Amino acid sequence: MSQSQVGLVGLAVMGQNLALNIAEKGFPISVYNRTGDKVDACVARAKEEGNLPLTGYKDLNDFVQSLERPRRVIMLVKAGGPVDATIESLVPHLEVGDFIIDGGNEWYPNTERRAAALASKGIGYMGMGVSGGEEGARNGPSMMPGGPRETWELMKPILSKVAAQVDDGPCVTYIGPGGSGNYVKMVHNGIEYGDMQLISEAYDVLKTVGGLTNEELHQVFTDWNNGSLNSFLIEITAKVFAKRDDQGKGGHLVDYILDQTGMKGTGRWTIIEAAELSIAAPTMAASLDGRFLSALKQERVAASALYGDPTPPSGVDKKQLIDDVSKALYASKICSYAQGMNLIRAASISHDWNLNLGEISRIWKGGCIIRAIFLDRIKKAYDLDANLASLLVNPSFAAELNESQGAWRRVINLAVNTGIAVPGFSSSLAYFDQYRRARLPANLVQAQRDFFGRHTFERTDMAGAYSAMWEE
Ligand code: 2AM
Repeated sequence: MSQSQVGLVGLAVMGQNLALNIAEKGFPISVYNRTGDKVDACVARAKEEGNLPLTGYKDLNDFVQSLERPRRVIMLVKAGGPVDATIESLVPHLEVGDFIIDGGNEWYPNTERRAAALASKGIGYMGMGVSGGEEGARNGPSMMPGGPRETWELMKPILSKVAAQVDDGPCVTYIGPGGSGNYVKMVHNGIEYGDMQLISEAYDVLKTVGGLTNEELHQVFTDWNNGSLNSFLIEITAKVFAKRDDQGKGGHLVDYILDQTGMKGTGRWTIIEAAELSIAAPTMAASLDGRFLSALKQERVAASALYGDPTPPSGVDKKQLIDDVSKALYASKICSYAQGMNLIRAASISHDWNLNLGEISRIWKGGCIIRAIFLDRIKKAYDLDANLASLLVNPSFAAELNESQGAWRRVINLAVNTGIAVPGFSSSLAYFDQYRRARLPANLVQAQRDFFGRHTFERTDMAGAYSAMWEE
């Protein structure tokens, strides 16, 4: 029997679609799942979708023996315990030189722990972020593999073909050593949280302050998607506003959806990491807080009886508002990405990962949930200066931020006066206003710290550490 070039364990939605994608790109693949019904389903799909070279196995040893050596096993099972359990069951069947790639959203220290344990057995291990959802996995995701470079070299021919393709190559690259692949995917998800929050704030301002209907919102987002905001999330948002209710109640589906947001954890990890590394990440943090507060539906309903509803102003110029909101959204997005990229850089320095921010921006241009025209601009900013301190000081982003400032402030003023929260917009503006300021009120904080705790302070006019006798 001829052997498969690659194996995949874990046939839930992402695993199944990635396996079919790999088979379709011409790499014979063996698949396995703990419970056999998903193996049957995957095999049936491979047949239906063009007799793809995919073989299903229900016995783990048969699965492993069906693979060419060195064996390449991609794993897409639930992060945490299930990954450990799957590794434990696989390892007795593997040999020195074989390797495993975990494609799940794993907490990066777990990947580093497993890689160290498997390295002592001569088995390679990588953690690879995969973004793009079901559709991306099937037709071309963005992939962020991290771990031993030799393992990447062995996977490169397959991953390069399976990934989404953009003008400057496949949306996959060697991210770096250790858990860097998981880390970069984690920050990608934090940025995704930020984008979704900012878009929901744009929606709230346009709907609540501007009184736009769903038909008008559909048109606005469609127009935005044809300009500098062009992105997957803007595109699907336009489509959401067009969707009619599917339960026969009339109206639009979006108006029936409960205003409570779920989450799986990567956004939370991003904020924990940002705090660990002392990187300001207010836009992403605002999105996380937004999700926490959305969960308090009953409390919010009770509180709304005490405080009443927001009161929209009258005589709003809709056309001006739409234009202002698009600028506020874009400017906030620049701040959000600046935070995410700076977090990646801080982790790269702290772990000695030597990450390439331009290359990371490039592989997010296609396949993934945050794919956008905007990412090409970020890549170019890092091409121009690989050591750019912040996207905020790139000349072309700075010109845009200067041009958008008035609109950005007008939108936030309107929202605040109306009584609707725009934490993503306003925390982004606060980030900008602090970063661009030569002198902040931190002098007073230093004075207080020295006053009560003799923490000392530095002076602007003389070198050294000082402490004052604050009271005679
Ligand atoms: P299952 O289909 O047998 O449940 C996503 O849930 C994937 O992770 C599925 O392939 C699922 O297998 C697998 N999975 C979940 N928990 C697991 C565990 N404890 N051990 C092995 N695989 C697990």
